[in-house]
Amino acid sequence: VPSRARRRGGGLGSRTARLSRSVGGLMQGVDPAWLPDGAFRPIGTRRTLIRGSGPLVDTVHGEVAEACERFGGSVSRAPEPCDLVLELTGDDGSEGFVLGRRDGCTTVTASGARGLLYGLFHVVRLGEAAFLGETQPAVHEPKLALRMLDHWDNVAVHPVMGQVERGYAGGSLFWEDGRARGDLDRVRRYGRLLAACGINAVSVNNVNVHAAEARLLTERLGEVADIAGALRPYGIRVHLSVTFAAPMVLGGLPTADPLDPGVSAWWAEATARVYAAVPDFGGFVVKADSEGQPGPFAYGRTHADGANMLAAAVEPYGGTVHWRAFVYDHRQDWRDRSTDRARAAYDHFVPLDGEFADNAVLQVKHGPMDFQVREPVSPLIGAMPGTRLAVELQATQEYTGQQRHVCWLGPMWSEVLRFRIDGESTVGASARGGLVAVSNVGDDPFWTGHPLAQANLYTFGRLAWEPGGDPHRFLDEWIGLTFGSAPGLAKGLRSILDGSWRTYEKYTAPLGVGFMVQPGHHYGPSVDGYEYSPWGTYHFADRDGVGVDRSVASGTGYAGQYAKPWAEVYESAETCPDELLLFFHHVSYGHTLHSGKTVIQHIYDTHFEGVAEVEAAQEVWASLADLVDPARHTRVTERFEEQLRSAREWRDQVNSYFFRKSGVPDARGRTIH
Ligand code: BDP
Repeated sequence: VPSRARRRGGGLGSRTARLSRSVGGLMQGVDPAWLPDGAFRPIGTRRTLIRGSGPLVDTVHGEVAEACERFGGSVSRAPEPCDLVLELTGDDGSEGFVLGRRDGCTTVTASGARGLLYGLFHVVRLGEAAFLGETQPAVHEPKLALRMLDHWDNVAVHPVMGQVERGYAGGSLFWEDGRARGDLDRVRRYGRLLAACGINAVSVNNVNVHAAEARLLTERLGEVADIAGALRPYGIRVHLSVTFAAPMVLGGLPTADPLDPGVSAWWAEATARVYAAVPDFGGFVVKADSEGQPGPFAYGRTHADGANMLAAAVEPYGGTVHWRAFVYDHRQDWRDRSTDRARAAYDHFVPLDGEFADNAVLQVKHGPMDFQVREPVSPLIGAMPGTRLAVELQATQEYTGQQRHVCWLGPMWSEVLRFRIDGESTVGASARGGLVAVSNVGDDPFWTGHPLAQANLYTFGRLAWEPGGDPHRFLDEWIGLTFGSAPGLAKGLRSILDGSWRTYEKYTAPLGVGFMVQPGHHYGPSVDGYEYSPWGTYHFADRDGVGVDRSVASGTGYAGQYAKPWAEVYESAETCPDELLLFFHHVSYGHTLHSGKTVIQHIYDTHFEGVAEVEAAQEVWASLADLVDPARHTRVTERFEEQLRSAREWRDQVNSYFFRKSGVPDARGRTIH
């Protein structure tokens, strides 16, 4: 190999050198992601003064001290001439900070410890720019108080779902072979990455709570406390998913009825023990009466009864219950078109508005179905003004390419967060209970399997801090921090990532109809995979047309769950936006879209375009080989090969399917069998 490298000249030689460096990094098991050492150079070469005390100030001090050791700067706790002051003035629990620059000195002042930490990472993001010119003091603070990741991690490997349900980045960061990992250093590094993009809460186990996970609440609490201890220095609170049946399965009680005094007493005691072990415990996450999980329906009680009983247990400690609104009948009769899964959350929960305790947050998936590449915003958001809602996104790419495909979800999430539910207030402003994402991280050396999927995690954190912010700005931040500033690199990465969500949409299920995925694992196309199953996810394609009639006039009535103007906009196929047409309407293949194309021609064209766009992105990636760390480059190259194979498969199956159903040939004469 060396002789060949020499023959080919310096290029390959220096690539080889870089490879061994990066392999060195990976041997420690961790890609630095958006916190490479170099990101701390601007701080590490300067003189920093740190004022204030407490564990998070110590974290900040540690970060700066390490940077100074590496780059030759200095850090002190006593007043001395300096370039950067990081000052904690109080301990009021706030998360904001004030940043300014005067007389050659940059100052970050915070009245809450987390604010100081976020201020430090803000300076890291700014890089050299933080130390130039003069800046008026400006307040930076999160719009949403809770910025949370839910891990669907199993403690024990589940026979079907594996270690991480819908996980595409290796095993769990927290659990291995039925117990907490010994390697808490990795957990600590995870906390550091999360803090650097503003995330402040993590739920550490799957919402589907199996036997081993259930016991985290009781006899295995010590393992949870260890994880909480590793995340605490970065301002992250730990939450647990619990089973509603815990009083029975763990406590041996005959019932889990939320109105039974013995049941609430059991929860109160269990909760007291949790807080004794983890004083800053965040609270419980509950999936009840959903896809087989137990819940209050078994006792004829409402979900408010269930949530409030748990909320009362955590209330004395300042905890929160995240009660999920993902409640629907997963055993419905597919022939009965009057049941519509999209309606379910609204139908179940809107009548309960005003009944939930203040510390019971209703956690609503952003769309009415299940994290498809395109869904309308859930009509529940905005329909419950008397309830604290959290909006749930899915960073793990269950239905968006499973981290084998590049699919940057920033634009989709931003559309959701900026959506004006009643023509006025945005989803972002309505999410008073916070923003949550199902995590896409595992024990993979690159954290997220596909190295470019890190952009989703980073963008999520930044959007949770600033839901109205431009996701492209966050993408640029991520690119700059992660990849540095080699000319051409940012442009190439932007061109790969920017439109990747729309590209994915083009080659998969068309015009908002959703699914058409392989049942069970949900990867790859299966045109009728769910069409005759009880899960409620249908496209109703026949020889005449395709789509789900959800109008009030002739369909399931779902469109009527929206406030104005949306109820009217969605009600009619004439006004419904193209991208959601088949979500709301069953139309003929010859129906003309606003774009001027027929539905069938749109399907053909977008599927050819989608594949062409993947080919183009793959070429751009190949052209960046010399600018990207080789290990990372190789990983993404492999994933691109699979993405292209899969995109072609999607194109061919979807196009053939609709060609055969409709009998309409492609107007452009391309081959469709
Ligand atoms: C679906 C997943 C399933 C989850 C469920 C949920 O397929 O694994 O348990 O959502 O959110 O998307 O509870």
